[in-house]
Amino acid sequence: MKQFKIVILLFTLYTASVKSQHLEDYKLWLKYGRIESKTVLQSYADLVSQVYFPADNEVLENAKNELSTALPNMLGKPVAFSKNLAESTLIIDRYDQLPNALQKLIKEDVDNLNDEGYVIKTVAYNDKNISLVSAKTNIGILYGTFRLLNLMQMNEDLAGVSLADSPKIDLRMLNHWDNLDRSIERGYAGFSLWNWQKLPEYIDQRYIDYARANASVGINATVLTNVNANALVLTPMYLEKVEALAKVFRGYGIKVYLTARFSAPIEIGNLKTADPLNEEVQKWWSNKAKEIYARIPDFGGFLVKANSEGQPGPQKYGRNHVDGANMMATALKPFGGNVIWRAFVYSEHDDTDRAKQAYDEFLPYDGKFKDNVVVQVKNGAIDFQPREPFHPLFGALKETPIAMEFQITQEYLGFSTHLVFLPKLFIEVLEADTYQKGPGSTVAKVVDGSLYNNAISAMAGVSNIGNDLNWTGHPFAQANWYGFGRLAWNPYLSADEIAEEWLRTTYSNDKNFIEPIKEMMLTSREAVVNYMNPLGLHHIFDTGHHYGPGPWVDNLSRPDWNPIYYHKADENGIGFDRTDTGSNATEQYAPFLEKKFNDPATTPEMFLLWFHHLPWDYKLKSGNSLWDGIALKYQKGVDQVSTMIATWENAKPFLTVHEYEEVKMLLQIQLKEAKWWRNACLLYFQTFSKRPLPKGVEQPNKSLEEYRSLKFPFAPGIRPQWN
Ligand code: GCW
Repeated sequence: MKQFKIVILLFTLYTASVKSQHLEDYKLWLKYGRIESKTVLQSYADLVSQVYFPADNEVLENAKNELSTALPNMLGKPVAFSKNLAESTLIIDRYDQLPNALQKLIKEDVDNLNDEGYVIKTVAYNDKNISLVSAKTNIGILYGTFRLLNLMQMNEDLAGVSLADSPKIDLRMLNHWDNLDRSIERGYAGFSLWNWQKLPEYIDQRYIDYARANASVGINATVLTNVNANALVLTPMYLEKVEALAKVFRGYGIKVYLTARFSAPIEIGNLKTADPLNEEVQKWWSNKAKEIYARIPDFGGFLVKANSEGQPGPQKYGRNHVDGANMMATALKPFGGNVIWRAFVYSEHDDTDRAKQAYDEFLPYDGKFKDNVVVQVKNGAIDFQPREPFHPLFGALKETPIAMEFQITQEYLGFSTHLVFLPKLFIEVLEADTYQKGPGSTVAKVVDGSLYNNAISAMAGVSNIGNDLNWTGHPFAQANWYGFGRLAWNPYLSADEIAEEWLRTTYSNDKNFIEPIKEMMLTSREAVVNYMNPLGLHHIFDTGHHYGPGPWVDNLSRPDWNPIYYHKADENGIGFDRTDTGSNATEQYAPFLEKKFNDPATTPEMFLLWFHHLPWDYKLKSGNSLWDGIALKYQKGVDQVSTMIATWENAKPFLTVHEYEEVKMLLQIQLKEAKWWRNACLLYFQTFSKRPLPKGVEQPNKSLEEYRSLKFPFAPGIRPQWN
């Protein structure tokens, strides 16, 4: 009996610990675990022996709360807050509040900050060393506090710290594709966080934790609703709920934006038209703006998808994107709001190469938008593929602020089951040179506004967040949220730095864990390109849901939704000719790049089949034929996933059972799906190439017919009407 009780007790303890391990995922990179190193612990204990942190408003209170929860967790004892600045060892206060003597010590650093920046510095003051976190604004203090805690989580030496940092991009925003029924278009981490039914009264703790996580990486704007918009969100019933969310987010420096359905004046305003040049329509939007700002004085503005994939827009009335955007901009202007107008347009009535259409349509509008309009452009000209060359509008639009739109949710990268570290993809695009103002005209400089001195700069990320316990479905997908935020703050960071920060704050500071796992993260993006879309292949995903391979799909209503449109495989070869002998999409790039991309010999092989249709026996740089090269890349992708699994298995001693098992199971699915991609694509392309698989490439274990017959009517993330 006694033994039985012990077993029960052990079992209860075990399940309790497994349960709480599970909850650890919820904390994201804000775990604030106990610091293990005795020396680090001692130095931090000295540093925070007395903390001076006056907080007389909500933002500062939030910062102070974060510190009050984090420090005891990390140090194992409560924080001693003091009202006496002179006796304190850590001083956190706005610059304008500091005594002159302290101001002098950081004046130069502070002068160089912008309004959201901060200084963290250890200085000699009153015969002792004290650490100072200061900023020009409350938000700067909040960001500085989060940064201090981040450094502590990474066990950084603070004795000699001297850090001054400001965001390089103004609008650092998440775009939620969340519907009012809480489904999420292209969402793979559960349902929407926004519980519209319980709002405005019920404030879920998740709203606060979401805001904390965003503020910790500097995200300062959120678009709550899907770009495929529902006008109802602009009605009083919903605006009251939006107001409640905005109130929570305000305390963390986050502004709320909404998607505005262009036909809203008809749908919820009883007007007969949504023509942007119609006075009543204009008045309707102005009144709507007034109504929103009465509730939410710091409302950010509207994000609009118009005349794209069936969404309403100004073209229905013979007007253009400028007319539409400027009409909304006029309505928002008196209140300081922005219009973010998307350039994701392509038409089924236009047989021009889809990759060319947005540039053709938007370039003539350069300089014609009002000054509170930002044009938001996806990173590539097609659609968030595992790899695309940068969108030619970057650098070409010279007098229009242009926002970068990245996709954090993995619509085309294995949903939330595949481990893919996206900052590698983001940085590849940001580092690309547009040559539009000579060499060095990188996309990052376009986006941060420095190349053309734009008045507003912006970066948006389509969110991968849902109500899954761990927020993002895959624990490593948290790193993509984190990494997006860090790059929106500073688009010049390296993937290595970001991965390292995230690993240290999420898992462990042990070098023996970090080095191999960081390597695994850094290769993961190339792996997915290899096993899905090697050598410039793109958009060969299965219909609608985009889950798994579908290179054979040829029956969709629009030609440019069919994979065969993109790979153009035939007996002679494979690839999309976008050179001057083909669609001539290359002419949309600066002359230096145009020339480079027009010749397969000078086109980087990662973009080869994006720009060229080449024979199966075309010789690659490796000496292999194109066919062999494609097959070997698919195999390599699969091998890379096997290596990722081995790496993870080796890391077991550093992980809890839960942490280890959850990623291991996911990696095994990833391996299975990587093989599925390899087999299905190679069997299909082989029907054209009529060549054997080269040595080293595994033979598929199913027939092409079996792969073609797979159907996934309930794959997540799809719009019901697209099924
Ligand atoms: O390619 C498409 C996605 C759609 C998305 C669209 C867009 C929100 O498959 O789900 O719609 O891009 O970015 O507007």
